[in-house]
Amino acid sequence: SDPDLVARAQAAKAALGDKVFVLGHHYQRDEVIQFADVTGDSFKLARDAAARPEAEYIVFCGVHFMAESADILTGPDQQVILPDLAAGCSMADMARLTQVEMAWEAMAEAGIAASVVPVTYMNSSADIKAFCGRNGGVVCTSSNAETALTWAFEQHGPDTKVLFLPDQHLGRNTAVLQMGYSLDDCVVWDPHRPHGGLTDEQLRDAKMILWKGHCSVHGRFSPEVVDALRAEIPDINILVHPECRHEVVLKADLVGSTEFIIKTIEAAPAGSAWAIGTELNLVKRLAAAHPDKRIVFLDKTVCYCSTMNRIDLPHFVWAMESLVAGTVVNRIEVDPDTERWALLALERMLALPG
Ligand code: CIZ
Ligand code: SF4
Repeated sequence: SDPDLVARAQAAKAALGDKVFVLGHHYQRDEVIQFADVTGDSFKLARDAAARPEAEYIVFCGVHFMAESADILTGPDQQVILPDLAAGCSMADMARLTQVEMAWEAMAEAGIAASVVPVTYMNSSADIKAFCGRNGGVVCTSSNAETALTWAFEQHGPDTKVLFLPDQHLGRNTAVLQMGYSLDDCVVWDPHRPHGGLTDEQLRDAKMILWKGHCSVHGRFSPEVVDALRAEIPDINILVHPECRHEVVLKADLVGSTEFIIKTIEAAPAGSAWAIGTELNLVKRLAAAHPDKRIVFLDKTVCYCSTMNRIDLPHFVWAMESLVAGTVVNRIEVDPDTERWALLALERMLALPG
């Protein structure tokens, strides 16, 4: 990266001292991650931010929904800054509040809304988390999805159904591979079709109503590349994130969150071979940090997460130098009503066992 910009970022960080806390998501660019005080997945980062009440400014190097979660979990005097407001998440954008409210109404008309518990993945906007809070639901992450779903299915006895937002793959993989539900127990609600593309009967028969959302990075890995890699490198271990398609996860050796992926690679013996199906910035960093292991990206045709990559060194320097000059740019602030209900859904998650 540009040495001049590196020096400017260092100077701004030194000038701000403890007033600023820089969070770096695992999928961020190296040029940005070098300035992070902590790295993590979205949930760990939100909790790390909450544990730093003395930091006036939280500079969140990640995407919009993560900065919202950090704002919800931090104190009212702490300001959360997203260096580029265009750093959204295509998955989170696939579930809009008005669409979810329409689906909820259709479920009420089908006579099932009273037994549906909405569960949203962390990768969703604050107003979707608030919808879950208002309607007896909960937030989950890729590490606690099974625990959250187990809790949800206990809410209304044996008739309970779950509306899982917004990632159909995490919902399906968790229900089918970890909890013993069948693919027939799952239906997909498509917000772009009338009545979700489902009949009332299909809604009534389903256990899991999966929102038709997916990650534009993880959703691109295919089962064919797994077969091709196994043919090429016979002793390869396939390690993927549960946002991958069901057919890919079925063919993998191990599946888990980014934190799980990192721990697995750290614990792997020297000389072992791994193909990793998650975001490319993280896979490259793992390969560089573990030269004694053979680490390849699961599919060379899959690209970086384009919105994660929007946070680059120029945007970071701009946000930091603005703070030095006394100007807060790109503040992410969730409105109080949304915050209250989203916090309830997050607190229900934090109260889950384990
Ligand atoms: O796919 C993502 O963006 C992930 C895994 C986010 C996170 O850290 O929860
Ligand atoms: Fe969203 Fe996927 Fe990018 Fe994560 S990797 S921010 S889920 S588009």
